[in-house]
Amino acid sequence: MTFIERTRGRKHRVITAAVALAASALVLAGCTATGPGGGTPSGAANYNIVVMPKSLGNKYFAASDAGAKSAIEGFNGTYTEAGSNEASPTSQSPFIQTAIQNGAGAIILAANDPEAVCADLKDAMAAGVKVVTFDSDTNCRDAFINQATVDGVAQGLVDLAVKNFGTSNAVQIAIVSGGPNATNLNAWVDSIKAKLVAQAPNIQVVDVVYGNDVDADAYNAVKGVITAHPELDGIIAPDSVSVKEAAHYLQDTPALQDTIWLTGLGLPSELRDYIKAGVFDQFGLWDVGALGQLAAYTAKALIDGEITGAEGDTFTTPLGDYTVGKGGEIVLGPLFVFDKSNVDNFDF
Ligand code: RAM
Repeated sequence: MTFIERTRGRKHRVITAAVALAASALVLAGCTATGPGGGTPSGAANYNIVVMPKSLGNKYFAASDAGAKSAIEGFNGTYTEAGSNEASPTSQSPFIQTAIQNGAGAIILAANDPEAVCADLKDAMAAGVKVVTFDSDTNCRDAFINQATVDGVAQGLVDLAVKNFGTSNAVQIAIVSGGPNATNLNAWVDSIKAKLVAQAPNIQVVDVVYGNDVDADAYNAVKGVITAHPELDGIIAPDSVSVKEAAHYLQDTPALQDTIWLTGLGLPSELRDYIKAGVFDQFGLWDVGALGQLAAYTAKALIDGEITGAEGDTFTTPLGDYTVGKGGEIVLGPLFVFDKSNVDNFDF
């Protein structure tokens, strides 16, 4: 893995696996000497915050992390991005241990698996490090920032499918997801399948395949599922890499554009040209930058002791006031649907 260091000022570092352990001394270069957790010897709050996306190189997380960075630097914290190029269940473990060693005040993490890094995160919390998950949850953290409710995301995509296919004609669709263990994706897939059975049993899910958040894997997963199901009428891809590669494959195979309907969750910046070219019509998402910002403000509120992550806790942020819900979940807002009329209004 290559070592990437972007030295835009003292407070921004990117750490990859091969370098994580070696760089531990480096990371502290930009921080005051700190103990793990919220406090510093001077008693000042420890806003040394490490952000761990599912993987590096995914434009969705580049956008969320940019949001977190701007918020963290806005309250004079230190932002570090750490991660691997692979969105695999345990890929984040060494970074969590490095963050503990380096005296982080908080870890903000999007999980590739609900359980796989829990031992490391429990080490972090035992050391006083605040743990906030965002986008995709784990079973071990102080608070979770959910971009939209699982029900809201699934219902939004099901509504687009029903709008296209109706509730009478028998059709076959496939779901092209991302990482096979990802908490968020599996929750959406299960909810989409259950809602279709309940609301539109004519729309049959004939297969669920995985693109691993890797462009080539996603492209091949789309090609494979279309080849395996010659009667296929549509694809739902609730993953930004998979929906982009599904559009890419349909663009490469124009004859399929009239027979395969597509929707999913993706970035306007990556999908606008496909929408304008008529490869497909609509997709959903949320303000990814705001998701990263809210995760950062939540980490600050935990470090400051303003909240503990208990249900009912409330806190104020530049994005507005938020209340911690059941199980420590904080919801950013509803799913937003993009199409030709609005896709140019967004740059993420
Ligand atoms: C991918 C990841 C991420 C998900 C988006 C929609 O980037 O799977 O977790 O929220 O797609």
